[in-house]
Amino acid sequence: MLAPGHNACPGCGATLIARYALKATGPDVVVTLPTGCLEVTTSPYPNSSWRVPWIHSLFENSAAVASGVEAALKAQGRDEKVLAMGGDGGTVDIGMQAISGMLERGQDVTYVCYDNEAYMNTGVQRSGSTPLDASTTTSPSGSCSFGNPVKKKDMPAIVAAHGIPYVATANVAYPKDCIGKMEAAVETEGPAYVQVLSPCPPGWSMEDSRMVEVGKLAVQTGLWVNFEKRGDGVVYTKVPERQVRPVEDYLKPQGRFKHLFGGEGGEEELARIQAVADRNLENHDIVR
Ligand SMILES: Cc1ncc(C[n+]2csc(CCOP(=O)(O)OP(=O)(O)O)c2C)c(N)n1
Ligand SMILES: [Mg+2]
Repeated sequence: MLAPGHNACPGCGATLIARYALKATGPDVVVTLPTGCLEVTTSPYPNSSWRVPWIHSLFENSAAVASGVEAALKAQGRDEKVLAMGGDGGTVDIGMQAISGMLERGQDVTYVCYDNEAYMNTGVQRSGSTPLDASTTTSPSGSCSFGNPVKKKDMPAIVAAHGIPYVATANVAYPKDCIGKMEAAVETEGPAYVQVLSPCPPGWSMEDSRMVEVGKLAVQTGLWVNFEKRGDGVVYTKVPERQVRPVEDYLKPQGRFKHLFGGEGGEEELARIQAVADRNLENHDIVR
């Protein structure tokens, strides 16, 4: 349902996530997608890789457009699924009020955020989803900065606070888990949200062949937490102790964290990041 021939980079997480999502919805779906890398690479005018009905929204309103589509289908007595997608910028920053409204209204839409942790399409600017200390073009590391000065925004917790029936996080490197959660989201009546970590080789300055490996390391170090929340019950994917790795293993292959190694003050920053990971691994009651 996502045809080859698009111009996404080798090792792009986002295009895989789109394929997973379409596997979960099947062909009877209408997709909305805001401006961002996934949209730009899969729909260079006059071509499109989307073999399902697909609408390009503005950067900020994928959820609002999906809301309209859902209402129109309902009014016509039709039962196609509605899949809203968005990058992290389009979801956790500029799209926040559109998505919040959609969740409040209880609309039957599956929202999938592919989280590559920055505004990649416009040249790697920081987003609310950028992790602590990552160097981006608007949070550059240098003599007076260790990169992004604040922690990653916990969007899944914000979404969960709306009391919707289904919220999950997943990782492109674990396809079975990811597709399973997307299927559960699609089956859910009412709003469902899945946020998927989407490593970005050029944006993270890493080798494209290491995309899956780095995605797994995010989980094994505790810097990405996979969970599934249905109603009030939350199930976390616990990382087996033998698989737990120090955060350096995840950070080192990525140029966006290169300034943390070897320079003055780097050790302290690494300790701060390790503390975030330790909290994630031990204290799983952040999302209610
Ligand atoms: C209102 C508005 N502001 C800014 C832009 C420029 N713009 C297009 S895509 C983009 C960043 C997209 O980031 P994200 O949603 O994370 O998707 P990614 O490119 O990382 O896949 C920006 C800033 C725009 N199209 N519209
Ligand atoms: Mg992004």
